[in-house]
Parts: sequence; C-alpha cells; structure tokens
Amino acid sequence: MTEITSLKDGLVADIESTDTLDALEALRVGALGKSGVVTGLLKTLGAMTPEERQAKGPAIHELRESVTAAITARKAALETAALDARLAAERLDMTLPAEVAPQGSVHPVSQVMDELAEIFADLGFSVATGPEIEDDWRNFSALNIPETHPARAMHDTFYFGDNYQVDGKAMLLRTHTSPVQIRTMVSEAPPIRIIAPGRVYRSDSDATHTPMFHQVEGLVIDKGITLGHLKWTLETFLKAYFEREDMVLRLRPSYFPFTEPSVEVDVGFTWVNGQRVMGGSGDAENGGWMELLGSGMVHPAVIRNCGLDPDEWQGFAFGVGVDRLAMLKYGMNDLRAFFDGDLRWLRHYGFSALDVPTLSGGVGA
Ligand code: 2NL
Repeated sequence: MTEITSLKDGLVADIESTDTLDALEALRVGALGKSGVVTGLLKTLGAMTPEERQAKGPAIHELRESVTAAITARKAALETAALDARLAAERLDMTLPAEVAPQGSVHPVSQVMDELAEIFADLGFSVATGPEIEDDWRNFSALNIPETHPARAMHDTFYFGDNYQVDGKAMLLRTHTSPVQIRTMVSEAPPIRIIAPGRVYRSDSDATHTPMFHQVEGLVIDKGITLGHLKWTLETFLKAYFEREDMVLRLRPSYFPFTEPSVEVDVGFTWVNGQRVMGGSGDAENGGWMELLGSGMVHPAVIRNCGLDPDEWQGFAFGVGVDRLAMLKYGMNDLRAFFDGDLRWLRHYGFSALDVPTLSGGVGA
C-alpha cells in the first residue's frame, strides 16, 4: 500500500515540476502508456484473488486517477504559459507609425465602376445593387426569357441545385445584373433611372471569358420614352467615358428576349500606332467598328411582369461589360490578368485611392 502511495507521490511531484510539454508527454507515456508503470499495476489486478483485488484495487485505481488529473492540470498550465509567452513575444504596438506607406491601389474595374457612377449620376441616374445569388424568376422568367432559351442551359448558368434553396425556390448565380432592375421595377414607382453595376457569373472560361465578370446595365422607365432617348444617353455616356467629342455610334437591329426592338451598338474606332483608339467614324480610312453595347426598348412583357402597365410606362435598357470598358480605355489586352491578383499588374494598372473620378476633373484623369 505504501509502495503505491509513494509511487503516486513521486509521479505527481515529477509531473508538477515538468516545465515543457514534451517532458510531460514523456512522463505520461512512462506512467499511463502501454508499458507504463501504472498500466503495469492495473494489469496485475487480473491475476489477483478477489480478496487481494479488493484490498489493492481501490489504491491502484486511485493512483491512475491522481496521475491522470495531475497530467491534465499540468498540461493546461503549460499551454496557458506557452500562449502567454507567445502573446508577449508577438505583441504589436498599433500606435506606432507605419514603417512603409500603404501599397494598395484601386483596381481598374473599381475605377471604371466609379467613373460610370459619376457619369450617370450627372444624367440623373442612381446606382442600384442587389444580391449575386438570385432565383430563376428574377434572372430569367421576369425578363421574358422562355424555359427553352439556351441561356438557361446548364452550361451557361451556375445553378445551386438541391444543395441550396430559398423558400423552396431553386437558386442560381445571376448571369447578368438585370435582376437588380427587376427588383427596382417591382418595388419602386416610376419614373426610374438607374444603373446596376456588379459581378455576374457564367460557366464559361477561355482567353476572353472568365466565369465571373463585371457588367453594368442601365434602365429608364418613364412616360413617352423612345429609342431617341436611348441613343442620346449612350452617346453622351460614351463621350464622357472616353473623354472625346468625336464618338460615333452605329445602331444595328438585334434580338434580346427582354427588349423590343433590340439594338446592338457599335462604336467607331481609329487605328493609332497599331492600336484601336475609340473615337472617329468606323468608316473612315483608318477606322473600324467595335461592338460594345447591347440595348433596346424594354419589352412590354417585362414591364407587365413587374406589375406596371406597358401602355402607360415605356423604357429603354442597355448592358455592357465593365471589364471590356476598362480594357478599351486603359489598354489592357488580357482579361484573365484582371483576376490574377498579380502585384506587378496591380501596381502598373491600379489607380491611386486619392484619384477619385469627377466630371470636372475628367473622369479618368
Ligand atoms: C447584352 C446587353 C442588355 C438589357 C441588357 C434589360 C434589363 C431589363 C429589361 C430589359 Cl430589367 N433589358 N437589360 C437590355 C439589352 C441588352 O445587355 O448584350 N445582353 C445579352
């Protein structure tokens, strides 16, 4: 009996005086491991007579209990001490001045979105935003895109499938920012003048397509809106954006399910040192046309789907890729570099956070 008591006292004293977690682990293995002393004693219980077991059993079990408790307590103490030491060693004085100036820059996509907000604010548009996860109705049905439209096919749209539903509705990553305009038409009374910039997603990836890209759409709903308003608005926008008065627009008939008529807008460019520079007539000697925007008069079915009377309210809408707008204005040629996070690229093409676009200062100056 005294043997067991002194073994316990010895082990507990050793445990309490260890000062590293490794040494403690070694003690644990020596006592409670497969061939540890305490384990060895526990094994002897099996061979004892019932009387012996009754006499020695409680002390041996108590030995195991005490040693286990001592190890647990010591482990917690050592861990707390280690954490305290680490916290003290890694202490940072946040009141010290910075050693280097901030290195961040404004991404061209953010810069262009700021420029767009500025230009359209001047025309009376406000910026509307909405969720990137949408339901099928807001992304497709409300926009007069039939069930059988190819844009709904799995290869274009990222569907969440059965994994994620909201109110029992199938959800998807919006393929355009049109659902933001749908939300606005449903919840706000006309007249409406908004742009909706943001991230959109399509299951598409190559040199000119990334599965996430940025789009800005514009929407005007009012009484007596015509194609003339659309053309003037886009021309005014493009002049302000490219900072040139000689922007020439070419409108071609097209088709979108959500607009009627639908108009594709080409912009005249001029070849300068082997580069396309937006501006001038595409029919000029050294010119060409670039397809830039899709647009049209909002389809009466879309207006009706949003609870408005198409005999009373008309409108126009347009959509354009923000990444593409940035490339054309700031001369990048590879879309994929936009999303690589390469610091050299960001330093080269990024903008100063203090360089806020303003119309008076020239939006992209
Ligand atoms: C493109 C260009 C476009 C729209 C977007 C729109 C939004 C509503 C109603 C009607 Cl809520 N139209 N947006 C219109 C025309 C073109 O985007 O190339 N899209 C495939």
